[in-house]
This record gives sequence, structure tokens and C-alpha cells, in this order.
Amino acid sequence: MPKITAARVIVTSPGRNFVTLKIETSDGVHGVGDATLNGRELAVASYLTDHVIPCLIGRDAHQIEDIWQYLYKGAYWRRGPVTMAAIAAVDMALWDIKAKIAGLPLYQLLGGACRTGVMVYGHANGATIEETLENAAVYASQGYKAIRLQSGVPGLNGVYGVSKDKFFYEPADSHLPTESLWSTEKYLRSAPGLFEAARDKLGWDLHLLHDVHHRLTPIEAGRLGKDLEPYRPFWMEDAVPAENQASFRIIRQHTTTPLAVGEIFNSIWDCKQLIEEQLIDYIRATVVHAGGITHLRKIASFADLHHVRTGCHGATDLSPICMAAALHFDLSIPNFGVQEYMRHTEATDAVFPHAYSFADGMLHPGEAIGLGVDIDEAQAAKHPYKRAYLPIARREDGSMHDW
Ligand code: EZ4
Ligand code: CO
Repeated sequence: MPKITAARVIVTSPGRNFVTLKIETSDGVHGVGDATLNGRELAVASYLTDHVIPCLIGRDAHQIEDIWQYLYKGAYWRRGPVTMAAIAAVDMALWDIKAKIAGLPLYQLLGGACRTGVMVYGHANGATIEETLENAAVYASQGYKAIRLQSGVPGLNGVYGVSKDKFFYEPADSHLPTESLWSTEKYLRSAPGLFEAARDKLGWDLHLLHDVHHRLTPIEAGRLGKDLEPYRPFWMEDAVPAENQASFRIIRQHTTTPLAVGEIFNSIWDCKQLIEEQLIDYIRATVVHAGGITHLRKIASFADLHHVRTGCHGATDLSPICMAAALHFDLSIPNFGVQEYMRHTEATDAVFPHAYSFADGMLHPGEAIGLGVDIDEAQAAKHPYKRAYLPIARREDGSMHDW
């Protein structure tokens, strides 16, 4: 059996912070896992180094499920983003090792390919509707079949999803949280116009998506969903903060716009009611933040029983290791919907050489064995950790809002 002989955490910041777990085995095969939790990176690094790695040494690397259960049940303190990102990193690395030993790309071990590739959506954005649609046209010309639209809101000084750089988007932008202004009224007045103009300019052959980023109440979300219905969005994402799963019943009563949620979920318990009651259409839980491939498969299988498809989170704060894992997973499950894809910078791609590639609006994980991604430690060492936070949002009266 391949015994786990060593494991260590590598923190690197090629423009943004990434936390990576590397596990070595007695077979000489190693595996990698992403453990990045944007804005709280070092908490996961410590959880792994100080608490998880000592328990891994000497274990059979092939016992993925048992190790998952050991780390989940064995901690006594369950769930939470720090714990589940740490477990996810171990899980990804062990799947990488198993597939390398089998001599297969990981998707083959997960049941084989169900599709020729993974449809991805890119992020078009701009300060104005015109600018956003110009940016969307660039994505369309690159072959994207699905595009997320986010536009500046008149009267607000910068909103979620609108970046200074049209090619790369990075919200964790400061050594202390930056503050932005929020007005639900102004936002609700402007968002439908973006989609009306988008259908005018881009036509009806593209899937158009939108991220509300947890900013509305259920009844406000119901209204926005209704206002967007004529333009047939692919989904409305994170319409409300989702701690209270029952609140999605209200949104559902008011609109047929498809609903997506779950990028910050870390276990099946965060979405059990949403799926069981068919309150959503797409579950966005992702490999790194929802306990790895092992746990995400459980979520996807449960979702499949309830007509819910997947739409995994794929922002730049998920490293290329997580992206590779997501692509193997996406390729292998029957109820895949769409995969978010924000391009990483060249510096990031140099730290994480990978086999996945983009063509004609689709990503494919490639045929390299394992996850098909690695960490170049010499490159990683060139980029030391730099503290960075996500922004916060305040309403016009100064009170805190959900960012
Ligand atoms: O704000 O990943 O759909 N994508 C998103 C992301 C999240 C960031 C937070 O770290 O909502 O841009
Ligand atoms: Co989102």
C-alpha cells in the first residue's frame, strides 16, 4: 500500500494568495490539494500543519473515504469553512495520488466522461451597461457560450463584480478591508435594464447569468427575478444570504427565473432543504470549500434526485488545483450544469502548471494522469504571502450590509 510519508503546506502569492497541500507517499507518488480560503488563508494553513498532517503520516493513501470520515468525525467539531477546506485539500491530494497510481486521468476513476467538455461562463463587466456589453461581446467572440453580466450602478462607488482590469478580476484588494457603498433601491432600478440591453445587443443564443452576491431580501429577490424573466437569464445567483434555507420558498413563489446558490456552502447540510424542496436549480458548492471531491459527489448525487444541476464556483481565489479537480468532477457527473471560469494570471499559471485547456466555450481537464496539475515550488517560493481581505459593504446610512 502507498503509505503517506510526508505532507506540507505551501503558501504562495503570485498576485493573490493560495494555500496548497502536498502529500508524499512511500510509492514516490505525490498529490496536491487546494486549501485556499480567501481572506482567511493562514487559518487553514495552520489547521492543516498543526492539526491534520500529524494524523495523516503512516496512513494508507488509498483509503480516501476512511480518511475523510476520520477527519470529519474525528475532529468532533464539525463543518465550517476552515475545517472543510482542510479536509478538501487532503481529499483532492489523495484522489490525485490514486489516479496517478492507476495511471488514469481522475475523471476515469469517477465513472468516466459523461460529456465532451465542460461548458464554462466568463465574467463580463463594466462601469456602465455599454461598457459591460462591449466586454461581453469580446467573450462571445472568444467562443464563450455563457457569460455573466455585472454592471456599475448609477450613484454607487463601485459594486461587486465590476473590476478595474477587464481581463482579471480580484476582489481581495487590500491589506485591510476596503469599504463600498450599497443601495438596494438603486441596484434594483438598474439591473433589469442591463439584461434588456444585453438581449438587444447580444441576441438570444448566449446564456446570460447574473450574481446578486447575497444583497437582497427574499421579496426583493422575487421582484428582481420577475423583472428579469422576459430576458430569460440562465440563473440569478446568491439572491439572498442563504443561512435560512426556507427563505428561498418566498423567492420561488414569485419567479420562474432559475436560482443558483452555494459558493460559500461547506457541506450537504447547508443545502439539504434547498435541494429536497426543489427551491433551487443550480448548486454552486465547490471542491475546495465543500469537503473535496468525495463530499461534492454526495451533494451532486442528492441534487440529481431533485432535478438540481451543478454550477461550481470557479473564481480566481480557487487555485488551478481546485479548477482541475472541478473539471474532472464536472466531466463525470450526469447532472452537470455549468462551470464558472475566471482566468488566472500568467504568474499563477506558472506556479501551477496544468493540463486543462479552453476551446470553443468549454474547458477539458486533459488526459494527464491524476488531477493533471502540480505546484512548481521554485516558482511558488518567489511569491511570499501578502495579507489581503475581501471588501465590506455599507448602506447609505453607514450600517453594514452583506458584501
Ligand atoms: O466573490 O470568490 O461567483 N463568484 C463570486 C466570487 C466571490 C469570491 C469571494 O472570494 O461570487 O467572485
Ligand atoms: Co458568486
